[in-house]
Amino acid sequence: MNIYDRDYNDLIQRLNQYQKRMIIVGQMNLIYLFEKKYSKLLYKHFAWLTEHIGNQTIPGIPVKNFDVALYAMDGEMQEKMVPELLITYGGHVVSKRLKKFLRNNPPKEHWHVSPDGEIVDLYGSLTTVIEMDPFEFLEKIAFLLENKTPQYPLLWENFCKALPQPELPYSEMSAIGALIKALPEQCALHLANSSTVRYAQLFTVPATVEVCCNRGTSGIEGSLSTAVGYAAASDKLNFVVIGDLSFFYDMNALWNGNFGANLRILLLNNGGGEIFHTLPGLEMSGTSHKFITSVHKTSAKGWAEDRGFLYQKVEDEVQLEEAMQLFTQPEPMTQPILVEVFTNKNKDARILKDFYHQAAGRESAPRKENK
Ligand SMILES: Cc1ncc(C[n+]2csc(CCOP(=O)(O)OP(=O)(O)O)c2C)c(N)n1
Repeated sequence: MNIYDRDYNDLIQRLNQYQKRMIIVGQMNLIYLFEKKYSKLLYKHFAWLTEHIGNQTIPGIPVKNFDVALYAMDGEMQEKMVPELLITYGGHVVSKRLKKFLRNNPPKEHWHVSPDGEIVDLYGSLTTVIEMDPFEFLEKIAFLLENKTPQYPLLWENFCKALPQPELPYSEMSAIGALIKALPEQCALHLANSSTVRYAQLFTVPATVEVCCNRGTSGIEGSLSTAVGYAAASDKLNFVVIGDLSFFYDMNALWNGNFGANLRILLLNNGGGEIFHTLPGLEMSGTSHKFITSVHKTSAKGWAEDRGFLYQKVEDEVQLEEAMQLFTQPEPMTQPILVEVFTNKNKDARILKDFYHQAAGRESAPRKENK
């Protein structure tokens, strides 16, 4: 189906026959303001799911903590939450749990709306490609939807609303949370692959914050370069959250002399890619520490100061709180800032698991996290 098709009847008939309709929005770097008349008509008909990298592209308030929610649901609940019709637009989706959920429980129909008509079958159930601007599509169907309100979107909303907000001890995740809670209203937040873009999802990001991510194919390379380049052409403050391997992989991005004082980097240094220790099925032996986790004891202090950054080291909760005050202050500074947060990788992994288990109402942590 494409923009030139004028007859929507068949599509709308199919759409109206389903009670369980879900829309998932992938990565989109924009803010689209739906007119109220459309939002009112569209919102109640669908369970709307998106991640921070979807920015503001939904006519209403989306469900964003679905990754934790899916973990917390038992099999019976999950079954109730399966959509009959799935509509998607936008690019990347980060949550592996959502992909697994939909691949294991395929909807009856999956329609993907994209301006170029590209075929991407992320969930293995694609039935229809609608070659059209997604916002134009939504505004076209808004007046054609049946007026009765389905219960299904409320199922998702209520389940997800009841889940706890994370209150985490000092860790990579709590550092991201501390930053997100203190972000100035107007700024850009760059999330590097791969833990940071996942952990940021645990916290509520203000709608005014522009979220950027060089998602690529989840590569750890190039995220710093991309953010530095973006910040150089931006009037806003640009915050970059990045892991240690990603930072050192791409540290030459700071050799470039064109960055300004609007660049603020939160470097999460846990001495390696310890995330691999939480992967199921990957047993860590002595050699895998060297070749997979790439354990190291490098600090960015020398390089950051050489490149003109104001450098701050953080090793505990009190220092984190102090550092965040200067790091997030909205007034322009004369220097860019780099805050390096040192955490213990084993504790980080433990704290993350405990949070998921607590959200699911379980006491112990028998399952391994999926990357
Ligand atoms: C170019 C590239 N090389 C290797 C990988 C595999 N990889 C995925 S995550 C990761 C470790 C990332 O470590 P770090 O940046 O410290 O962040 P963490 O996720 O551990 O917090 C690696 C090497 C990748 N994604 N991209």
